[in-house]
Parts: sequence; C-alpha cells; structure tokens
Amino acid sequence: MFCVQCEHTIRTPVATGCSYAMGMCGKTSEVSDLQDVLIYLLQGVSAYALKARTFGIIDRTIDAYVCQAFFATLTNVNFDSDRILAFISEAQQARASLKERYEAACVAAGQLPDLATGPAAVELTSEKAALLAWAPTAAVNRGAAEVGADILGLRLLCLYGLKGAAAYMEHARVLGEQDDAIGAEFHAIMAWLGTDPSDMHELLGCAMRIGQMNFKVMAMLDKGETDTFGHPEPVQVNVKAVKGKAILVSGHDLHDLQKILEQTAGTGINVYTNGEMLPAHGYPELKKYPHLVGNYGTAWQNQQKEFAAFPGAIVMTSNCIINPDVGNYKDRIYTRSIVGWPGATHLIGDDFSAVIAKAQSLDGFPYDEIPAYTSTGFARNALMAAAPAVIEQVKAGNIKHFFLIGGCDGDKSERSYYTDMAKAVPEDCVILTLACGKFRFNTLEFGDINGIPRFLDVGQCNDAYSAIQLAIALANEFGCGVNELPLSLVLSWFEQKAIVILLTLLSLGIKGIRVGPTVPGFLTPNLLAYLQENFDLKLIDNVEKDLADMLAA
Ligand code: FS2
Ligand code: SF4
Repeated sequence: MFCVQCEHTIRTPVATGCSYAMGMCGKTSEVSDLQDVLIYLLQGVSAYALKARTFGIIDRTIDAYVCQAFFATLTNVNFDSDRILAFISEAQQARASLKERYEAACVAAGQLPDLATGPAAVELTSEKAALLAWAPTAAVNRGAAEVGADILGLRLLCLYGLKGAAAYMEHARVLGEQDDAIGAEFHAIMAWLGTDPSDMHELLGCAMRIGQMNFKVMAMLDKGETDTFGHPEPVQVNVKAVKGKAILVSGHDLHDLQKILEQTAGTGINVYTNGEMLPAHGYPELKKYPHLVGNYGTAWQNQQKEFAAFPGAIVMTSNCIINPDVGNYKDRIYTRSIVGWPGATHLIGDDFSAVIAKAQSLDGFPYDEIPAYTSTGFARNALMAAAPAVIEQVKAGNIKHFFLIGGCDGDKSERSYYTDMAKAVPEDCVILTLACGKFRFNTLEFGDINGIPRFLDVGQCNDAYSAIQLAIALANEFGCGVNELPLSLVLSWFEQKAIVILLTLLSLGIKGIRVGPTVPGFLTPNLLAYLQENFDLKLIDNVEKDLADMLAA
C-alpha cells in the first residue's frame, strides 16, 4: 500500500505516505492496492477511449463509468473491497469493448491498430488474490526510485487533481451534463498519465491543463445545478433540531436530496442537510419543501459524534464518509453512487423507501430546540445581483477588502487558524466562503456593511466557480486584473477536490493564494519552491501576520 493523496497522510521523519496495513482514514491496504489496480486499468480504458474517438466512436456510458470509478478512489469515498473489485471487472469489460470497436474500425479503414502498451495492454484476471499480488506494479509511486521525488510529486499532483475533476464530472453527469470535448480531454490526460511521464515541463503543463479543464467542468456542474434547481438565493438555515422523525443527507449530490424530499413529502419526516449539502437550502427547487427543516452537524471529521447522536436515518451521497462502526450507526447509514463502506446498505436507483422506513422506525428528535441560524445561497446569480451595490460600497471606501476563506475541513488543531482569521477580518471587509471548512465560523455573527452581509456562503467546493465569476466581474468593473483586486484567498485543503480547485485557480493566473494547514505530502520542497516562485503561493503562518500582509498587499 502507498497512498499520499490527502492531508491526513502519515508523516514520519523518514517517510511520508500511508504505507502500512491501513491508512489514517481507515482505508485498508487491500482496498488501497485494489484502487491502484483500478486506476491503472482506467488509464487503459482512457487510452482506448481516445483511440476509438479517432474513428468518431464515443461511448458516453463508458466515459461516465471512468469518472465514477476514479471518483470511488478519492479520499473518504469507498472503503469496500467488493465494490472496488466490481469496478475493476467493469474496467476490464469497458476496455475490451472499446478495443474491439477500435480494432474493427481500423480493419474497416484498412489500417493497423496502434500497438497497445502499459495500462492498455495489461491482461489481468478478476480474482482478488491475483490482483493483489500484481498490485505493486500499478502502485501510484511506481518507478519512484528511477525518476526521483520531484517527478513522482508532479505525477501525483496531476493524478490527484484529475481525480478531483473526475468527481465534479460525475456530479455534473448526474444532473444530465456531459460534454464530449471535456471527455476527450479527460481521457487524453488520463491515458498520458498511464505512460508514466517523466518530463518536468510536460507534467507542469499537464497540471495547468487539468486546472483549465476543471474550470470548464465546474461551469458544466454549475449549469446542471442551476438548470435543475434554479439559482440559489440567500437564505437563513436553522442549525438546531426540529421535533419529529428525521433523515440526514450528506455529501454533494443535490439530485439525491431532491428525490428524498419528494418521497418524504407528507410522511411527517423532517429532512436535514449535513456537511457539503448545506448550500442546498438556497436552491428554489429544493427550499420549496417545508420539511427541509435545517442543517444538522458540521464537517465530516465530526461525523462519528454527530451521526451517532442523530436519531434518524443517514444518507451519504458522496464524500466524505468515515467509519460508522465507531459511532455504532452502520445499521442506519446508507451509501449512494460511488460511496461504499463494508456492511453499510448501498442503495441503487432512486427508491429511498428503505431510508424512509428506517427513519420511521427510529425515535426522531423529541422536541424543538431553540432555533439558531446560518446563511447560505450567495452563489453566482446572487453575487452578480449584489455586485453593483458592492462596487458602490467599494468606491465609497466602505468595503476595503474581500477575503475568500474556504476549502476542506479536517481535524488538525492548526485549523483553528481559519476560525481565528475569520474572526480577525476587520469590520470593513467581506468574507466569502465555500466547502466544508466554513463550519468553523459560519454560525458567528458578522453583521453587514450598509446592507451587504459581511459573511457570504457561496456554496459547495465546486461553487468556487461562482467566486471566480464575482472576482472577474469586479476586476472588469475596476479595469484591473483579478490579482490587483483587494481580494485575498485563504484556502484549506484536505482531499483531491481541493487540489483540482487550486490547480484551476493557478491555471487562471491567480497569485498570492494562501494554503494550509500543511503542505501536501506529495509536494517536494523543490515543487513547493516552484509554486511559490511562479504563483506566489504562500503557506499559512499566523493570523496577525498574514492578515497584515493581505491588507497591505
Ligand atoms: Fe469537505 Fe469532504 Fe467538498 Fe471535500 S465534505 S473535505 O470532500 O469535497 O469539501
Ligand atoms: Fe492515507 Fe489519505 Fe490515502 Fe487515506 S486517503 S490512505 S489517509 S493518504
């Protein structure tokens, strides 16, 4: 086992990476090794998807499948060996199917098929023991001794960034958005990474290409969400319990939440969001349901305490799931789509009757707690609608600076930095936030500046797209570049969606971003120095110093 994709990775004075029997997240070496095999095979599927495209053969089912399966290897998504084995089997079938169609097209065109190598050529059984024995060949750090740590780090930066983009492609596909040009680009990058590239400039170029591709993916996802559920509107969300039976919906998948709301209407069951689902409250087609009563709990790392105390059924629509055995709630947590935990019930299709029956069998909340609120819904349209008033306040000198403080949460004590930073932001400044890191400060009272709220929750991690749109609009209005705006980005990272968003921001030329709480384990000192030199990327330091620097910039 070797995995270094998230902030939790094991770091010792001699080595970085989870490489023993189990990762810090609870991923076993068996699951990790099978995921390596899966990724390798997916690179082979992509190689044939690319070849097939030269004959106009596009298989949207396989395109979708590759993203789903890749997503399943993201941190805190799928811990179930059997499910990974099933993905491996599907990868073999998908590759064989594309190969057959490609070779038939070659014959028809009177040309010789390309010689398949590496992931496109490897022949494997579907038997677990044999796959595990072969897994070291597919390890994500294969060839590290030959190419050195910098090249390996760049390969992993690309692989993990692409994994984040694949997750967003799958979120978009669920909402009916699939783009063949983006699919082709994805396959090209995936297949190229399967060739174990070792040219530093090409790998750096690839990282930027992934960032640019992900910008298009986030735009596609934004379209899917707003076409389906309307444009988010600013809304107050109760974060306290309401008396009655309850279902908790976590993760990013708004489609699942909608189906649950439809199917629980009139049952007396209250539905709560959790984690990255909180921004759902802003969407007209979701907030119209009166039994979507609020948000329960905070970020993923608090699940075992918060889910254990939740007196209802729980649905994990995407990342992040952590061990439900610890809080003893495995019998009432349901996984969806790419999510998996051994022994937890996995639901396929749009029938949530098992979840509803489970919620009915549980106690629910015995009484109404005194309501307390957070706000959300300041996504693209709401921000654009507010832009003229915001610009007026900036021109009048009433708003001095904007801070985007957001990203993933985690359990490291250093993350108190983000709460302290939000609290320390001067009163003539506005805070934008997104993703699950917001739970560290989203119930604090920030007030407003002449009617403009000082705290604006833009949405999920992928709604970085909305924040970028606002920055571009402000830059256009002020006739400057985004880097010249009084705007500072203070990001927290944990998993691979955060990596691809960082790549997107860098590929858009945004400089001076602060990231923390730690340097990703796959970034060597040389790579970090490169990012610092070329993008003015900074690591978080202490709040007082960073704040002074940002306000002075
Ligand atoms: Fe938080 Fe986990 Fe959004 Fe990340 S709920 S760390 O997956 O994607 O953010
Ligand atoms: Fe370790 Fe993170 Fe990989 Fe889990 S996902 S094995 S914690 S690096």
